[in-house]
Amino acid sequence: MNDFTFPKGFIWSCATASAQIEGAWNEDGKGLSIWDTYCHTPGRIVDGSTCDVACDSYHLYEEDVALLKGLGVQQYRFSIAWARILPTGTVDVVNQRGVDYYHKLIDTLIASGIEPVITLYHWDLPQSLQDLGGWLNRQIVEWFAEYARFCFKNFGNKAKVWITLNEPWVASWYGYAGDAKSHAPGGFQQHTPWAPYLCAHHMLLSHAAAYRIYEREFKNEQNGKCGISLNCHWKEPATSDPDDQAAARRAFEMQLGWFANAIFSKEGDYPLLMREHMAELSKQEGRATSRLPKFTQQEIQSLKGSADFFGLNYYMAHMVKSQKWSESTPNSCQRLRDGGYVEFFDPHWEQIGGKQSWIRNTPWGLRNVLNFVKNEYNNVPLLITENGCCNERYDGLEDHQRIKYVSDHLKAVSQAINTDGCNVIGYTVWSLVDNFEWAEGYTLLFGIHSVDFDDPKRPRRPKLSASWYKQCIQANAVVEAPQASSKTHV
Ligand code: PNW
Repeated sequence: MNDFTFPKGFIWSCATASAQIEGAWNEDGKGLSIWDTYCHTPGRIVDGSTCDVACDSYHLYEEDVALLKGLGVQQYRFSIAWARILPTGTVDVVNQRGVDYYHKLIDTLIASGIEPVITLYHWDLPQSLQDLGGWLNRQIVEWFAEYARFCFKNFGNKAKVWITLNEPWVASWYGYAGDAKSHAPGGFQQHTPWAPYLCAHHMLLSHAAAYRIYEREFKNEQNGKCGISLNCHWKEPATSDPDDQAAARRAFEMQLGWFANAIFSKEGDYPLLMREHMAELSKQEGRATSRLPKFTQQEIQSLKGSADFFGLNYYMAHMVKSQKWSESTPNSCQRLRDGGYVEFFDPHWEQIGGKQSWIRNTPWGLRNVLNFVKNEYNNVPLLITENGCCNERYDGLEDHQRIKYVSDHLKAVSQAINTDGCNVIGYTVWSLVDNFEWAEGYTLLFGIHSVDFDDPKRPRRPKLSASWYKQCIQANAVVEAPQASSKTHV
């Protein structure tokens, strides 16, 4: 046995999301989601594909659970398609067949000894709520609260781990700014530079509303836990110049801190650094108020401590260099302009997962993030709710790069726990199966099992990483990676 072990009771898991796997986009009474609309809009998805069928998990969920059982995971993280159970978004209309689907999935998991971890919102907002302004309408706090209560009430006797929102940072920037990568609802240039901050503000308030409902109305009886999944890149200063050091810290606070500070810090609210930066920037822009919205005292209190665990999604690090807004090019990315920095990859970092992959193999960044959470947020229990690597379509089943990536990251997690004392309770690989990778369609695939998207039956096959991951689970440690044969290139 090597040194890369995990504590007894460490949780092993795999994740997916409704819009990425379920398909059955207009079946059995499901309402439209913003991703249905978005992927049916020409030009939005790089390969012109849709999530109409995806992995067809709506019909093949038993196969998914069989894969999970084969792996020996303790948990499975999946999300509920809001519009599948509430087609118009609110409880006026309940789609019982949709509710039944999640009951069947949950029951099958439990019968297989796997604990369900349910994400309430993984980006597939009901289109009818989008038509009322979606995350930019303050009323969404009530809509989300109502939906959350409906889920807790219906599924909470069986499902004990809840995640309110997945990656509000991605939803806010990719959904509401005209950046390179775009996600639904994808207003592009139509959005004012206030939009991402408003979206994030309402997402935070929605999270707190759902958490407090769980706490007040369900927790005692159901005895579960509720958290949130936040993503971040580790931000490494490009040089030792104090401006670059400050820029890296600011970039980190404006990504992870933007959401985590309000929920997990002692003081609550947005990070002071971000509030000051946005106030100053807004002043320079000639505005009377900051583009960063303000919380009331009551909202600050409600958000503070509104999570039983910290869900972390980590993929890689960025280098950060300070750059003043006036120096940047006009049509540059709003996020970087607002932050006053540029980000890039160190050319020495290993690009991993294929030539089109945006992923760099920077596992030390994960260890840094885990230590940051430990130090800044009182060592709150942290569940890694996503980490993983892609391959390109038709790359085959010998996914040595994915094994290397996951292995390196698991080693970093093991060190963070055993050497640094970080309170990491589990690890979730993204993803159980190849699936619809949002704007990237089916060009980048993250599964440890492949899905044949050319075959209407959507057969699943284990990649090499699945059998390796299974061995890690059995050993509760990082086991040796299998040797690559000379002809493999993935
Ligand atoms: C996550 N980034 O999103 C999502 O939660 C998944 O649904 C998705 O399939 C997975 O990562 C792989 O992309 C991210 O720019 C999107 O670093 C973008 C980034 C990170 C995560």
